[in-house]
Amino acid sequence: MNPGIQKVEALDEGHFVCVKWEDGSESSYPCVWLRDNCQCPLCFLPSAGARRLLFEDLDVNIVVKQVALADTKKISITWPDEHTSEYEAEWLKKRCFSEEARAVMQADLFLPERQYWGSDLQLPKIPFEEIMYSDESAYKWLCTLKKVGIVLLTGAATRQGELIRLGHRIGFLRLTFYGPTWQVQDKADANNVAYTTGRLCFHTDYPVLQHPPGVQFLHCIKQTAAGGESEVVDGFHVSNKLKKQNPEAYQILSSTAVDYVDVGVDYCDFAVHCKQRIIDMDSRGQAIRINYNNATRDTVFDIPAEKVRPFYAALKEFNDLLNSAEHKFTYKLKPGDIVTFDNWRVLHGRQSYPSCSELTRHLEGAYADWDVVMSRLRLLRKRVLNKD
Ligand code: OGA
Ligand code: NM2
Ligand code: ZN
Ligand code: ZN
Repeated sequence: MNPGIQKVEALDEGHFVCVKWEDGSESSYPCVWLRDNCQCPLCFLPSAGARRLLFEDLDVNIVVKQVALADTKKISITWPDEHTSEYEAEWLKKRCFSEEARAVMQADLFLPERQYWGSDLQLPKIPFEEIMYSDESAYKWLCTLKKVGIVLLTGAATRQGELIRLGHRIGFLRLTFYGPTWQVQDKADANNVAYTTGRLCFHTDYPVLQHPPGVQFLHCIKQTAAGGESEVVDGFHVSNKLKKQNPEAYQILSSTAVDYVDVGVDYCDFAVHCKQRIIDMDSRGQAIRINYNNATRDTVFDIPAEKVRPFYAALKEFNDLLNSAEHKFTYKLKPGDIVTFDNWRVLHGRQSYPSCSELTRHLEGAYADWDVVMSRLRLLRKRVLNKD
């Protein structure tokens, strides 16, 4: 499947090594990169999969002394100090510097594919116990979570502790000031608006943290008869819409640093402050994280007075788009449901419900970091597809 090497030669006065593949294509490798990535036991520690070579010991102007084809599956290089390096064809092919090859590798590593949705969302559902024992199901769950941003796990036991089990399934949960897991229910002297019976407008959780939790789990243990419905919206889809419809509003929300605050006591006492742009974008202008919770947006607002009204106008445009019937999806959690969603992408809300002296509604919640979730996804993929 992988092509062998037909020919190898040094180019540009030894600054590049050009590999000609048996399928006729060519790849060119900078010598400084080749020397930096020598795979010999002096330069590389295989048990750690990490570079032993110190940067101090790398000559950034290095050129090859000699390059040869060991066989069709391997090249060898001799450096000016007589150090020698060998590189496998398959290893080189994967690391080809062409734009197409890099795009393939990046897609494989980070699964950037997105499926945007609106009120037409077909909420993906998988039985909870299935993802707990089957690697195929767990892999499907995490792929869908990454691509669509939301998956409902069904049929969990209606008791606390199921999210701890789910945490063990992926690796570990993200601890925050609200504890390893937290109970969403009506509480006296609530330390968070979520712990009341009030309506929660569309928000992402915890923008007051510098690195907001990437993934959120909400396990329904008890559900009220009246009210308490859940709402979700695809924040990336809506951001794209805003960018097209109102570029100025998009520009304001993606550039203004908004102050957030959370002060109180829960797992321990806390006084957290942070600045976040409501729409975080990458260098290509694509939204990569929504940081928006109206409840914890600070009264302190660190922008010049004349920029305040335009900011509110921009936020109103965004908030209106989030709430449009075309974009939002409404459903009601049943006891035993665990909704899992991308907290960097999907904004969520809930309708109010009647307050009552008895406990009528109880969700257990928890967070995980995308690093942990993507790590588990890659390991499951390797095992399920038996590849690397
Ligand atoms: C929360 C939250 C949703 C709900 O606790 O942050 O959004 O349905 N809860 O109670
Ligand atoms: N809870 C649900 O940003 C937030 O305050 C989100 C967090 C209390 C853990 C709510
Ligand atoms: Zn070496
Ligand atoms: Zn929330």
